[in-house]
Amino acid sequence: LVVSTQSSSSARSPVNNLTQDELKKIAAYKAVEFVQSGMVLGLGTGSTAKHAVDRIAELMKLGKLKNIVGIPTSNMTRDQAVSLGIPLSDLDTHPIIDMAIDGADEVDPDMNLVKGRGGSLLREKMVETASKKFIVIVDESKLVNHIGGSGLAMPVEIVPFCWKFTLKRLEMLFMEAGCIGKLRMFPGTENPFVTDNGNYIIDLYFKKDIGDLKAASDAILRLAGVVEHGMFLDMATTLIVAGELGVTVRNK
Ligand code: ABF
Repeated sequence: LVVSTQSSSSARSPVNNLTQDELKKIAAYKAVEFVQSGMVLGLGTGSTAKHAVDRIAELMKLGKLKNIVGIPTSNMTRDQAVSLGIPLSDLDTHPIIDMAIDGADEVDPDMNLVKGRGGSLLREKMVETASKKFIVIVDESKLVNHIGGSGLAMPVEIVPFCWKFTLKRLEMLFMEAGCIGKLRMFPGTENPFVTDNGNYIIDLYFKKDIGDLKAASDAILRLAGVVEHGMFLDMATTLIVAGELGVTVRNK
């Protein structure tokens, strides 16, 4: 499948006539095949994960999945799950999750991820680090050689207090990589985007590769004022990609 490079998920590929959203749905449905009755599930956020949550609810209605408990990674996913009748719980009640299914913004060959362009990275990382299995579902447009090298945003969740101070310190960390930080705004407004946790997001843009991802992760987390960042390193256990070869499943 050659996925159209157009940003719109409604554009149809010239080869297989599937839109990006249809590919996302294929990846999501494949992941739900691994869900078993009785599981405690981490429910991801974003348009790909939305298909997985829809499919879980559909199989529950058909009686093919029973005794499922969902741990949502955002208020948006919580609302979706409530509307679909998926029983919900939280990490306090279920500190160990059987399986999390979630999308990603970028995936490198080692299954390192950039996540959080949807603004839910903190709860996603809390849920997905508590999960025995973490299945990442993407269309092939998300595959990259190096995360953070695409020139697109690498999100960092920070406290609102003196955010300019924190932004500058984040940029200083990656001066060699030509890093620019931008406070994320609610689209079309002058108001800062506020996460489900009442925090702000600084989107970091790199002109060159970030380099040692673990060192970059540690350096970001050492900054007082930073809550969490969107690099999900060595966390995914399974990668499901819908694209050129149909749908592929790769285990770590
Ligand atoms: C979410 O999935 C976010 O971490 C990430 O930004 C998003 C990817 O969005 P989509 O699935 O809509 O492409 O988990």
